[in-house]
Parts: sequence; C-alpha cells; structure tokens
Amino acid sequence: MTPYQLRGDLYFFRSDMNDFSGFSTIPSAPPGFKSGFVGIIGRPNVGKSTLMNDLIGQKIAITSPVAQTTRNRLRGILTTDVAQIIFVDTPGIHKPHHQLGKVLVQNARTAINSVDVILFVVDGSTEAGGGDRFIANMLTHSPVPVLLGLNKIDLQPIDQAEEIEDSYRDLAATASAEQVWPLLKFSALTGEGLDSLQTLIVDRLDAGPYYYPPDLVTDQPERFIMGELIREQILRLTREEVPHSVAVAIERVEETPKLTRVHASINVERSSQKGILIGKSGAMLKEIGSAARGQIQKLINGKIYLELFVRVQPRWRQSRTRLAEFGYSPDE
Ligand SMILES: Nc1nc2c(ncn2[C@@H]2O[C@H](COP(=O)(O)OP(=O)(O)OP(=O)(O)O)[C@@H](O)[C@H]2O)c(=O)[nH]1
Ligand SMILES: [Mg+2]
Repeated sequence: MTPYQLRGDLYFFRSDMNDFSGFSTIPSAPPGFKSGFVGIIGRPNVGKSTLMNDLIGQKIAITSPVAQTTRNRLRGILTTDVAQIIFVDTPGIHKPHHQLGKVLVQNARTAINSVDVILFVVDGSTEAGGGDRFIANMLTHSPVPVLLGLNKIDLQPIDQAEEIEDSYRDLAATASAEQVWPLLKFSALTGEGLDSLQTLIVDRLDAGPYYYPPDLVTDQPERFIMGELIREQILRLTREEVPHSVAVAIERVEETPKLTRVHASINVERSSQKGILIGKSGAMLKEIGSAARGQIQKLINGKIYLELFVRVQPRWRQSRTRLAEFGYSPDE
C-alpha cells in the first residue's frame, strides 16, 4: 500500500509511515533550495492554527473561538519553487488544570526544541499580557531565530495601535537576550502581511532537501482530520465546559467505491454532557453529524456516511490510558 494517496485535492497519509527518506517520489532539491521546520507557538486563541491554514492554503487544523482548540502537534507543509517550509502548529501554552492540559503544554514545549525557526504568535489587537510574558521568558535563550508575530491586526483599534505595539516591543526587548526578535504584523483572517512573513521565514532557513513530497500538505492521517472535523462542529455548537470535555475517536472506516462509512465515538466525562450532545430527540447530534459530514465530504471529495455515538468516559482528561487512547500522548 502506498503511504499516501490523492483524495480530492489533497494528498493524505494512509498509514503511520512518517519517514520518507528514500521514497522515490521525493525529487532532489535544486541548488540553493531551502527547507526547515517552523514552530508556531503562543497562548491559546491567538490564531496559530488559522495562520497555519492560511499559509499553506489548506484547512489542516481546526480553529474556533474556544481556547485550547488544538490538542496535537500538527504539521502543515508549504512547498514553493525556492523552499519547503514545514509549519508545526502547537497547542496554546496555558496553565494546565488536568492531565490533558499538561500533555498539551508539554508537547508545545517539546516542539520548541525541534524546529529551525520559532514563530511566536501574539494577539496584536490587545496589549501583551502575563501569558505572553511567560512564553517570552521560555524563549529567552532560544538557540534558533525567533520571530514575534502580531496577529489579528484587522481588529487592532487605530487609537491604541501605538500602545499595543510598544507593549510587544518591550516584551521582545526584555526577553530577547541573545538576539533581537523582529516584530511583524499580519492578519491570518484577511491574509494581510503574510507575504512578508513568508519571506522573512525563508530568509532564516538554511539550504536543505525536500523533507516531504512537494505535493503533500500535511503528515496527519486522514482519519485524524476526520475526527478533528467532528470535534470542530462540537466546539461550534456547544458551550461552556462541553467543548473541553469532548474527545472524538474514529472507530472504523469502511471504503466502498461509492461511499465511505465512518463510525466515530464522541467521548464525554459526564452523563449530563452526553445529554447535551444528543439533544432533544437527538437534534443536537443530528446537527453535529450533518455539519461534520459536509466538512468530511469536502475533505475527501467523496460521499460519506457518518455514524456518531456518544459515550461517557468518566474523568478521561485525568487518565493517562484514556489520553493515549484518544491520541494525546506526550511527544518524544
Ligand atoms: N479577526 C481575526 N480573527 C482571527 C485571526 N486569526 C484567528 N482569528 C480567530 O481567532 C480564533 C482563534 O483562532 P485559532 O486559530 O483557533 O487560535 P489558536 O491560537 O490556534 O488557538 P488554540 O488552538 O486554542 O491554541 C478563531 O475564532 C479565529 O477565527 C485574525 O487575524 N483576525
Ligand atoms: Mg490551534
């Protein structure tokens, strides 16, 4: 079986294979070609995943106004004529309240140590806060170049622009001991400023090979993205503690020439949450299912039959075993 396959407009991994060295479809890079890994780091909700999707031109990561949307390290690959940039989207760094949060923050920190450039993203529509300073301190002795990216400038109030930017200039000046962090402004939503960001990143990469086939946009398996698209609808349609208490598992995928059947479980911590997710006469589950089905069909460009069931797994966010089962293990 080939390790990846064209579905719709995208190539997807079809197995757990992640070492492409020696894989015949990877061309050798032309002279002067650059490549490297760029870690997108920051507080929850500053727009890291939206930014990665925009930069690679595909929706790989789900996004939402709920903090702690991203729970896994996700790679999005951008290949141009001159460079291959592998963006590593990470969970927002926050003060963890349970085992899940600890794993998320730990994985974001691990990612910092295995990239060539760090893109530290902040919310440029408000002044720097304690969470940003905490991350800035973590990056103080970074051996790799750090770029400080002010996102959401489309929301920046004009009369406060100066104060806001000064607060981040101060942050960069206090934290950057060994290097001066360039400060950039952009909007992941409108795309403004992203060309200059891309240029600045490529400037900081060294000459290198194609790490992935040029037409691959992510190393996430298709099944993983299916589960995330279901979770995204739950984040969109439910409130308060429900989004945080949900884990989606793809139990089975059966492919026939005309239809792909996907069986997924939605795991929650309490029966009250199960009740909310099912809704009156199953209305909520139906709404989640039909919206997620639409998204998954778009993803694979084919017909999907989606079956969802809700299961109570008490305190799964505290259980190492359950976390591992749902794909939230500490990265190496
Ligand atoms: N107006 C505006 N909204 C943005 C911009 N970038 C992201 N957003 C919104 O901000 C919210 C959070 O975006 P995400 O991309 O999920 O944020 P994140 O940093 O990945 O969050 P976590 O995964 O929780 O760490 C979403 O509602 C986005 O639509 C931007 O440039 N402008
Ligand atoms: Mg995210």
